[in-house]
Amino acid sequence: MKFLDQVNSPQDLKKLKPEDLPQLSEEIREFLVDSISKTGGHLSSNLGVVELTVALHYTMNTPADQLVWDVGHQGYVHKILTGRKNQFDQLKKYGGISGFLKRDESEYDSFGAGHAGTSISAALGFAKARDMAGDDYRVLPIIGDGSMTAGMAFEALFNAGDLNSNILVILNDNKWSIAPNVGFIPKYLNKLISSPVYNRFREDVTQLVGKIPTVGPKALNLAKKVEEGLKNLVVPDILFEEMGFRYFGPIDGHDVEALVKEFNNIKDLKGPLLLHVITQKGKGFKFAEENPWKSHGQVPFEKETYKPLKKSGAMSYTRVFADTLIELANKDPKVIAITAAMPDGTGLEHFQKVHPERYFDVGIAEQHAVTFAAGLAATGKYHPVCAIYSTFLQRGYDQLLHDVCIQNLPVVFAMDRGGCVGADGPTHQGLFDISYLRCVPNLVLMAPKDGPELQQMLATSLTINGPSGVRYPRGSASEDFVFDKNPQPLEVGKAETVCEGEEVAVIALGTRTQDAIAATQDLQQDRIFPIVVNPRFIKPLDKEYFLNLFQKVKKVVTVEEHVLMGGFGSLILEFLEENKIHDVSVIRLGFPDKFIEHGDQSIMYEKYGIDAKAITAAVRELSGTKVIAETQAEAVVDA
Ligand SMILES: Cc1ncc(C[n+]2csc(CCOP(=O)(O)OP(=O)(O)O)c2C)c(N)n1
Repeated sequence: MKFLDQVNSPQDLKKLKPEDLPQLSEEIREFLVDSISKTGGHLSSNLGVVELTVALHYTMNTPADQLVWDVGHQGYVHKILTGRKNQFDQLKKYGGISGFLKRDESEYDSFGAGHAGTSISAALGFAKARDMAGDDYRVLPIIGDGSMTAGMAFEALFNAGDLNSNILVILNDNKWSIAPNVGFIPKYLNKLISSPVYNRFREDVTQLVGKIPTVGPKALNLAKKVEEGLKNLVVPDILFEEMGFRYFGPIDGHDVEALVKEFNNIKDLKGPLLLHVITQKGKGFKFAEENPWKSHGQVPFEKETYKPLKKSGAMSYTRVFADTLIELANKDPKVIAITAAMPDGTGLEHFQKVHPERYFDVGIAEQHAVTFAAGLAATGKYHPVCAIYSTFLQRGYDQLLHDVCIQNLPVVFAMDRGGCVGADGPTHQGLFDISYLRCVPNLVLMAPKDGPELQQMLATSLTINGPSGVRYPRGSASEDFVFDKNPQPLEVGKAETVCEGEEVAVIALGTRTQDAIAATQDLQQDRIFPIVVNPRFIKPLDKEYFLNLFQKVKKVVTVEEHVLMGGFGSLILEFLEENKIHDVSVIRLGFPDKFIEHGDQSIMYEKYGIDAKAITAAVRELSGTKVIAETQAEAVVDA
């Protein structure tokens, strides 16, 4: 019988001997590859933390001890060891387990996440609460070297050193963010790893310190002093020590027995501690080892060949954005592209190949990315394009408002995943950007109905001498999309009539336009012919067009891939009120006031009523279709 078959909880795990753990780790790895090959998911990050997770649950007293995983995308092994192994066939599926950690999924999930860099702050909160309440448990944030590039992680480290609570930060260093890690952190960590004198010294000191609790506090203090003194001789600039942490490591994160020993040695030492663990992203699965970047967010694949099970269809919005930006930058030397650690997710990896000198990956640092763009724009020489997912731009909100928009600087925000993201769920939904952006003065805000319009909107954004934003969704642009190498700008603030009609108007934002067109086909049988409007611009709204429309049409459905509260439909209600138009009935379709769970986009569109069927029903409701249908039926009999 496999060890993994006997392990469903940390209590089961603790029944194994340390020498069983390598075998268990291999079995977990096999399970991960097998399972993710069917469902898709975060493959390489999880393969890298197998031994680390096993050792943590083996040596710590979970769930009383608090493991706080940064981002949470590397929490699959933790899920396997905490009773969720049998639910992996439903990973990230509607109704199934989440791809991240969630407090309401398990008592072992101390703190939910999805955005990077939060673990040390949250852990410090746990630690301080413990101290103040007189409780007794360990607190262990586990953070990757990529997430360590988030400024927030450093804010927390500075504060932790100051507060001096017992906390053990585990730094999982695999040299990769999603893409290769950038900036100071990887260089610095590399320096620590490659300091042989220091490594030898560390081994000695760790052994010494490991023996200390048995010989009493005086000896501990003495050893600590010796350690600090020697350390400064060997590696004079240990950053973490300067911040008030005791640094341990680097240690091989795939030697599970050594990890167990190390954790047992240091887990009850006092004050802020940091253990530097070296892991390999993708460890143990050849294809992922060779390709840790591309196997970060893995689609289902054939295990033997690593070929994706489904061929991708039409060109994605992401790729339309990237290729268009390349074309625009070919003609306009002012264009600069900026990503916050997402060269692949945003498509800018392609831009980098063509215009490396005008491409910047700043790390997981959205706040900095936005203000960096503001600085570039303030010189008057550049027109930066910040490509940041809608959800991650939430991090850069103050910078967008304070640094870019107040100063009316020409910065473009390319907001990918603007809408429902599907399998990643609540932490990643791009369902709030209209609400948080449409109240910001100076900003021009657009949403394309399809690929060609995304191209035109990007061209438009570069003609605007001030801030602008384009929100576009996850997924494929229209099937029959033909790439335009020379997209023409739109007139700013002009809406478009997509289908002529009468009596009812469907104002459909962005992707919803396609569903509104589909709804018109259904409605024809009821002899209802709605006007379909593509507003194109959320801000400025086309005042003249809408005043005209509301003179002709008194029944309106608005539909958007966004929360209703403060969204596009609300904007239309405000418009009616501001213009003293009181005779128009409006049905607004959009997401309700709750965090939207994970599951396929199409399921969510149906469940929350923003698909063609829901548009059809709303139009019917406004039109009093039943009456029309009855009249028709009679007419048929009469004939
Ligand atoms: C604020 C924020 N920006 C971007 C991302 C996208 N993202 C998810 S994981 C990741 C890389 C994390 O690297 P690391 O912490 O080293 O973890 P690894 O996957 O290498 O184990 C990034 C950029 C995010 N989750 N949060």
